[in-house]
Amino acid sequence: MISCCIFDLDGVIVDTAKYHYLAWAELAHKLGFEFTPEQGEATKGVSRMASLDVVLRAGGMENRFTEEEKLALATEKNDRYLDFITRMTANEVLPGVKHFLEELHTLGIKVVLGSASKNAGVILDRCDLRPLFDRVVDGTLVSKAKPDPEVFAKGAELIGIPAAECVVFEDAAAGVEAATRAGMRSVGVGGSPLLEKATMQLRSFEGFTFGDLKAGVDK
Ligand code: B16
Ligand code: MG
Repeated sequence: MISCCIFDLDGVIVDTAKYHYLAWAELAHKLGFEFTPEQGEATKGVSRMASLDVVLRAGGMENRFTEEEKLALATEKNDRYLDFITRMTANEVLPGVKHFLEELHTLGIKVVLGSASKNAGVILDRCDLRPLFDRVVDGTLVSKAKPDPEVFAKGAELIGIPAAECVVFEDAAAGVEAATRAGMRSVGVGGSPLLEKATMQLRSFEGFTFGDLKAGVDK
Protein backbone atom coordinates (compact mmCIF):
# COMPACT_ATOMS: atom_id res chain seq x y z
CA MET A 1 0.00 0.00 0.00
CA ILE A 2 1.25 3.50 -0.84
CA SER A 3 -0.21 6.44 1.11
CA CYS A 4 2.61 8.96 0.83
CA CYS A 5 5.29 9.89 -1.72
CA ILE A 6 8.35 11.74 -0.45
CA PHE A 7 10.40 13.64 -3.02
CA ASP A 8 13.99 14.73 -2.93
CA LEU A 9 14.30 18.12 -4.66
CA ASP A 10 17.65 18.61 -6.41
CA GLY A 11 17.95 16.09 -9.23
CA VAL A 12 14.39 14.74 -8.90
CA ILE A 13 12.05 17.72 -9.27
CA VAL A 14 14.47 20.27 -10.70
CA ASP A 15 18.03 20.13 -12.00
CA THR A 16 19.63 22.51 -9.53
CA ALA A 17 22.71 20.26 -9.33
CA LYS A 18 24.11 22.27 -12.26
CA TYR A 19 23.79 25.51 -10.23
CA HIS A 20 25.36 23.94 -7.14
CA TYR A 21 28.23 22.78 -9.34
CA LEU A 22 28.75 26.17 -11.00
CA ALA A 23 28.79 27.94 -7.64
CA TRP A 24 31.26 25.45 -6.12
CA ALA A 25 33.47 25.57 -9.23
CA GLU A 26 33.63 29.39 -9.00
CA LEU A 27 34.67 29.15 -5.36
CA ALA A 28 37.36 26.58 -6.21
CA HIS A 29 38.60 28.79 -9.03
CA LYS A 30 38.96 31.70 -6.59
CA LEU A 31 40.91 29.43 -4.25
CA GLY A 32 43.23 28.59 -7.14
CA PHE A 33 42.20 25.13 -8.39
CA GLU A 34 39.74 23.55 -10.83
CA PHE A 35 36.78 21.56 -9.53
CA THR A 36 35.62 19.14 -12.22
CA PRO A 37 32.03 17.97 -12.90
CA GLU A 38 33.14 14.42 -11.97
CA GLN A 39 34.32 15.67 -8.57
CA GLY A 40 31.03 17.57 -8.28
CA GLU A 41 29.09 14.27 -8.27
CA ALA A 42 30.13 13.70 -4.65
CA THR A 43 28.31 16.88 -3.52
CA LYS A 44 24.92 15.55 -4.65
CA GLY A 45 22.45 14.95 -1.83
CA VAL A 46 24.89 15.83 0.95
CA SER A 47 24.75 18.93 3.17
CA ARG A 48 26.32 22.28 2.31
CA MET A 49 29.23 21.91 4.78
CA ALA A 50 29.88 18.30 3.69
CA SER A 51 29.92 19.55 0.08
CA LEU A 52 32.48 22.21 1.03
CA ASP A 53 34.70 19.45 2.45
CA VAL A 54 34.42 17.58 -0.88
CA VAL A 55 35.53 20.73 -2.74
CA LEU A 56 38.42 21.53 -0.38
CA ARG A 57 39.65 17.92 -0.53
CA ALA A 58 39.67 18.13 -4.34
CA GLY A 59 42.04 21.10 -4.05
CA GLY A 60 44.18 19.51 -1.32
CA MET A 61 43.00 22.23 1.08
CA GLU A 62 41.08 20.17 3.63
CA ASN A 63 43.21 21.36 6.55
CA ARG A 64 43.78 24.94 5.39
CA PHE A 65 40.83 26.78 7.00
CA THR A 66 39.33 27.35 10.46
CA GLU A 67 35.66 26.48 11.06
CA GLU A 68 34.84 30.19 10.91
CA GLU A 69 36.61 30.58 7.56
CA LYS A 70 34.80 27.50 6.24
CA LEU A 71 31.45 29.02 7.20
CA ALA A 72 32.41 32.18 5.29
CA LEU A 73 33.36 30.11 2.21
CA ALA A 74 30.05 28.22 2.37
CA THR A 75 28.17 31.52 2.63
CA GLU A 76 30.04 32.88 -0.38
CA LYS A 77 29.09 29.80 -2.40
CA ASN A 78 25.48 30.03 -1.25
CA ASP A 79 25.21 33.71 -2.25
CA ARG A 80 26.31 32.72 -5.77
CA TYR A 81 23.88 29.77 -5.78
CA LEU A 82 21.07 32.13 -4.75
CA ASP A 83 21.89 34.34 -7.77
CA PHE A 84 21.06 31.34 -9.96
CA ILE A 85 17.99 29.96 -8.18
CA THR A 86 16.22 33.27 -7.61
CA ARG A 87 16.03 33.50 -11.42
CA MET A 88 14.47 30.03 -11.87
CA THR A 89 11.05 29.64 -13.49
CA ALA A 90 8.42 26.89 -13.63
CA ASN A 91 9.92 25.88 -17.01
CA GLU A 92 12.80 24.29 -15.10
CA VAL A 93 10.63 21.67 -13.40
CA LEU A 94 11.79 18.35 -14.89
CA PRO A 95 9.53 16.78 -17.57
CA GLY A 96 6.45 14.95 -16.26
CA VAL A 97 7.00 15.87 -12.60
CA LYS A 98 4.16 18.39 -12.27
CA HIS A 99 1.71 16.04 -13.95
CA PHE A 100 2.64 13.19 -11.60
CA LEU A 101 2.36 15.42 -8.51
CA GLU A 102 -1.08 16.55 -9.68
CA GLU A 103 -2.16 12.92 -10.16
CA LEU A 104 -1.06 12.07 -6.60
CA HIS A 105 -2.96 15.09 -5.31
CA THR A 106 -6.13 14.02 -7.13
CA LEU A 107 -5.83 10.46 -5.77
CA GLY A 108 -5.43 11.74 -2.19
CA ILE A 109 -1.87 10.39 -1.86
CA LYS A 110 0.13 12.63 0.49
CA VAL A 111 3.01 14.51 -1.12
CA VAL A 112 6.03 15.47 1.00
CA LEU A 113 9.35 17.13 0.18
CA GLY A 114 12.45 15.62 1.83
CA SER A 115 15.47 17.68 0.84
CA ALA A 116 18.86 18.43 2.39
CA SER A 117 18.71 21.95 0.93
CA LYS A 118 18.14 25.00 3.08
CA ASN A 119 17.02 26.75 -0.11
CA ALA A 120 14.20 24.31 -0.93
CA GLY A 121 11.46 26.84 -0.13
CA VAL A 122 12.85 29.43 -2.56
CA ILE A 123 12.97 26.84 -5.35
CA LEU A 124 9.42 25.54 -4.72
CA ASP A 125 8.10 29.11 -4.80
CA ARG A 126 10.04 30.10 -7.93
CA CYS A 127 8.70 26.98 -9.69
CA ASP A 128 5.08 27.42 -8.48
CA LEU A 129 5.13 23.99 -6.82
CA ARG A 130 4.42 24.85 -3.19
CA PRO A 131 0.62 24.19 -3.39
CA LEU A 132 1.26 20.60 -4.53
CA PHE A 133 3.12 19.68 -1.32
CA ASP A 134 1.31 18.69 1.88
CA ARG A 135 4.53 19.04 3.91
CA VAL A 136 8.01 20.40 3.28
CA VAL A 137 10.95 19.00 5.25
CA ASP A 138 14.15 20.78 4.23
CA GLY A 139 17.66 21.40 5.50
CA THR A 140 16.38 23.98 8.00
CA LEU A 141 14.38 21.28 9.86
CA VAL A 142 16.92 18.47 10.11
CA SER A 143 20.31 18.18 11.74
CA LYS A 144 21.59 14.92 10.26
CA ALA A 145 22.44 14.70 6.56
CA LYS A 146 21.50 11.76 4.28
CA PRO A 147 22.30 8.82 4.44
CA ASP A 148 20.88 9.39 7.92
CA PRO A 149 17.13 8.67 7.65
CA GLU A 150 16.11 11.76 9.67
CA VAL A 151 14.73 13.84 6.77
CA PHE A 152 12.41 11.08 5.53
CA ALA A 153 11.45 9.81 9.01
CA LYS A 154 10.48 13.36 9.96
CA GLY A 155 8.39 13.76 6.80
CA ALA A 156 6.44 10.55 7.56
CA GLU A 157 6.00 11.56 11.19
CA LEU A 158 4.70 15.06 10.33
CA ILE A 159 2.19 13.68 7.85
CA GLY A 160 1.22 10.84 10.23
CA ILE A 161 1.83 7.91 7.86
CA PRO A 162 3.84 4.75 8.71
CA ALA A 163 7.18 4.32 6.94
CA ALA A 164 5.97 1.10 5.28
CA GLU A 165 3.35 3.12 3.34
CA CYS A 166 5.87 5.74 2.12
CA VAL A 167 7.86 5.70 -1.11
CA VAL A 168 10.90 7.97 -1.53
CA PHE A 169 12.03 9.40 -4.91
CA GLU A 170 15.79 10.01 -4.94
CA ASP A 171 18.61 10.73 -7.40
CA ALA A 172 21.51 10.21 -4.96
CA ALA A 173 22.87 6.98 -3.47
CA ALA A 174 22.98 8.63 -0.02
CA GLY A 175 19.25 9.35 -0.35
CA VAL A 176 18.37 5.78 -1.37
CA GLU A 177 20.30 4.53 1.66
CA ALA A 178 18.48 7.05 3.89
CA ALA A 179 15.11 5.77 2.60
CA THR A 180 16.07 2.14 3.26
CA ARG A 181 17.26 3.02 6.76
CA ALA A 182 13.92 4.79 7.37
CA GLY A 183 12.12 1.53 6.44
CA MET A 184 10.75 2.95 3.18
CA ARG A 185 10.71 1.75 -0.41
CA SER A 186 12.51 3.94 -2.94
CA VAL A 187 12.56 4.94 -6.58
CA GLY A 188 16.02 5.71 -8.01
CA VAL A 189 15.51 8.61 -10.42
CA GLY A 190 17.78 9.37 -13.38
CA GLY A 191 19.25 6.01 -14.29
CA SER A 192 22.61 6.18 -12.47
CA PRO A 193 24.13 2.75 -11.71
CA LEU A 194 24.83 4.12 -8.21
CA LEU A 195 21.09 3.80 -7.48
CA GLU A 196 20.93 0.02 -7.94
CA LYS A 197 19.80 -0.51 -4.33
CA ALA A 198 16.53 1.39 -4.91
CA THR A 199 13.32 -0.69 -5.02
CA MET A 200 12.71 0.44 -8.61
CA GLN A 201 14.43 2.60 -11.22
CA LEU A 202 12.92 5.50 -13.16
CA ARG A 203 14.68 7.37 -15.95
CA SER A 204 12.18 10.23 -16.25
CA PHE A 205 8.73 11.15 -14.95
CA GLU A 206 7.48 11.71 -18.49
CA GLY A 207 4.38 9.54 -18.90
CA PHE A 208 4.87 7.99 -15.43
CA THR A 209 1.66 7.29 -13.48
CA PHE A 210 0.68 6.13 -10.00
CA GLY A 211 -0.28 2.80 -11.60
CA ASP A 212 3.32 2.41 -12.85
CA LEU A 213 4.60 3.19 -9.35
CA LYS A 214 2.36 0.58 -7.73
CA ALA A 215 3.39 -2.03 -10.31
CA GLY A 216 7.07 -1.21 -9.70
CA VAL A 217 7.21 -1.18 -5.89
CA ASP A 218 4.19 -3.16 -4.61
CA LYS A 219 5.70 -6.57 -5.18
P1 B16 B 1 21.89 23.99 0.24
P2 B16 B 1 18.60 17.48 -2.19
C1 B16 B 1 20.87 18.80 -1.68
O1 B16 B 1 19.52 18.79 -2.07
C2 B16 B 1 21.80 18.86 -2.88
O2 B16 B 1 21.67 17.69 -3.66
C3 B16 B 1 23.21 19.00 -2.42
O3 B16 B 1 24.08 19.09 -3.52
C4 B16 B 1 23.35 20.24 -1.54
O4 B16 B 1 24.68 20.35 -1.03
C5 B16 B 1 22.34 20.15 -0.38
O5 B16 B 1 21.03 19.99 -0.90
C6 B16 B 1 22.37 21.39 0.49
O6 B16 B 1 21.87 22.47 -0.25
O7 B16 B 1 23.29 24.47 0.18
O8 B16 B 1 20.96 24.67 -0.73
O9 B16 B 1 21.32 24.01 1.65
O10 B16 B 1 19.18 16.66 -3.30
O11 B16 B 1 18.61 16.79 -0.83
O12 B16 B 1 17.26 18.07 -2.55
MG1 MG C 1 18.99 15.04 -4.89
